Amino acid sequence: MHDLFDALVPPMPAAEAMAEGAMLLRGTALAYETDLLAALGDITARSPFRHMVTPGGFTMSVAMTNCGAAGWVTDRTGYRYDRNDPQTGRPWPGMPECFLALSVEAATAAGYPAFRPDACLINRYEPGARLSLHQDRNERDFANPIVSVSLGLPATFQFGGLKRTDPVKKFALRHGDVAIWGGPSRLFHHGVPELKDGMHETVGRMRINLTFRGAL
Ligand code: MD3
Ligand code: FE
Repeated sequence: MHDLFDALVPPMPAAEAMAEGAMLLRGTALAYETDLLAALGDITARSPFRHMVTPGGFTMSVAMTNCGAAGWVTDRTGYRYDRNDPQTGRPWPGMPECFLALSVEAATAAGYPAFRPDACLINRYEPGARLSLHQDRNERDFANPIVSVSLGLPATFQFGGLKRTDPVKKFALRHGDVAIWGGPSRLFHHGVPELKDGMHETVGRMRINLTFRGAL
């Protein structure tokens, strides 16, 4: 019976190209799900999610924490990578083995076998949370790609170009998807519109995004 359906239903593509240098790997994180969620619990027990304030004085709707040698932070003085969590005064929790393994596997599949992240920014979207169109440019070396892992509720991802006014493409990012941005797309504008309400079986009423960076 299975042979019949296998012959009729085309397989999901292993990798979609979103732009030059940008790849979307559907479901690659699913094999790591249990380990990722356990490690996430350990990280947030030590460096809890918090709503940071932008230099312009706005409180972000996305809650954030970090792990690794450095973490991305924003406050009234600006954006930066910091070796310590400003809320605890302690170093960020270390990068769990499963985070490293997944991000290196995905980067290798996308053509960046030398990528070794030293920072992972962890974003938590609750229904209504959004991230407006921006570029990621606080990292030292833009030759490193950024690897992102989506968990929990699905989101629309907006992906533009080098200019803020370039037309945007939209992609659905679902539980287990991994995306890699490098090369020409590394400095493209991107954002996430308001998360729709819903309930995910293992993650709950939220979306978690792990973004792996070579920051230092
Ligand atoms: C494309 N996060 O943390 S992940 C971010 O879903 C961020 O939480 C979004 O944008 C999220 O900065 C999008 C995907 C992402 C991350 C970095 C990129 C896409 C990118 C850098 C360049 C181009
Ligand atoms: Fe970003």
